[in-house]
Amino acid sequence: MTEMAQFTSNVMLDQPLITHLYTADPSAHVFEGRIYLYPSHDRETDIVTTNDEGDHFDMVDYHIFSLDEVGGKVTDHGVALDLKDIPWASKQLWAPDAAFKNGTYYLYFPARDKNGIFRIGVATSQRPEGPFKAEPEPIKGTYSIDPCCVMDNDGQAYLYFGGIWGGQLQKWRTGSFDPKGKEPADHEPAIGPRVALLNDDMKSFKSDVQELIILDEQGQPLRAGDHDRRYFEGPWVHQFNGLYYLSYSTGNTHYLVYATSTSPLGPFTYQGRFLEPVLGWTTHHSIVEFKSKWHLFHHDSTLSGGQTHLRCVKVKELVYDEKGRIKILGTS
Ligand code: FUB
Repeated sequence: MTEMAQFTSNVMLDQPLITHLYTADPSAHVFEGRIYLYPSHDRETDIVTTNDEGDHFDMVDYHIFSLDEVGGKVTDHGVALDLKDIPWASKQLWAPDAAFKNGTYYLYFPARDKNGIFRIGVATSQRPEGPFKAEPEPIKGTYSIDPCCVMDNDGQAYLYFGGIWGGQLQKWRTGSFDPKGKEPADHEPAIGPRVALLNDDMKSFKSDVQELIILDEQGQPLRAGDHDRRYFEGPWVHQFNGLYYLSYSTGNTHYLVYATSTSPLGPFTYQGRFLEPVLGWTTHHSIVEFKSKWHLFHHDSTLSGGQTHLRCVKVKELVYDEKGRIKILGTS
C-alpha cells in the first residue's frame, strides 16, 4: 500500500471530536464517571515553516474537554491553564496528562523553561476540568516532554516521559543537558522513554529517573536504526490482563506501536503496531477503558487539510485478541 493510500483509509475511519479549536495529543481519563480529555491546544501563528526542533508547535494554553458517551456531545470547559500563569515556563505547552489522588487533580505538562530547555511541570485543581494552578517550579529532575502519569494498583504513581528531536531527549544521553547531543548510531541501542516514581505529594520524584528498555523478540534492545519499532515520543502506559502495555509513537515512521511487561519499570518487549500513519507528521495517543470498552484517542491533521501543527482529536474502539494483542476494531 502506498503512503497516500494508507492516509486515505485512516482518514475515512472517523471524524474530529472537536472542530472549533485545533487539538492534539489527547490524554483520556475516566473521572467521576465521564471521559475527560487533556489535549494540547494547537493554534495558528506566524511560524509557517516546520523544523526538527518543533518550533511550529507554539501553544500557549490548555483547554479540557469531557464526554458522557463516546460518540456523544463533547464539552469544552475552557482555558484550564495559561502559559502566562506558569512562572518558570517560556513557551510551547506541549502534550499534557492528568491524574487524581487524595481529592486533588494533577495536570502534568511540558514547556520550555527560560533557558529553552524542556521541563515538566505540575498544576493542581479540585476539579478534573480545572482551572489548574501551576507550581512555581518544574518538577525537580524532569526534562524533555510528553508526561504520562500512571497510578499502579498499589497506589504508587509513576511519571513516564520523553521525546526525541524537538523533545530534546537525545540531548540528555549523558545524564545532563548537552545542547549538541545526538541520537545514537543505527547499530546502538535506541533511546528509551524515561520513568520515575512520584512521591505521595505527586509533585516530586522519590526515585531516580530510569530509562526504559524495549527489547525485540530475541531479548535484545531495539536499535536506534530500527525506525519502524524504536521509541520516539508520546509514551502511554495502561494495564490489561495483568500486563503493563507501553505504547508510543515511532516518530519519523509515523506508527503507533506497543510493548508489554510484567513490571511498570520494564523491561518491555515489543509486540506490534496498531495504527498506521495518519494525515500529518506527528502521531500521539492515549488508551482508556470506559463502560467495558477500550478506546484509542489520537490525532491527525485532517481538520486543517494536513498542516502539521494544526491537528484534531479522534477516537477509535480498540479490542484485544485471545493473545492480548491490541488492534483497532474493524481493521485486520
Ligand atoms: O504537540 C507537540 C508535540 O507533538 C507533542 O509533545 C508530541 O508528542 C507531538 O505530538
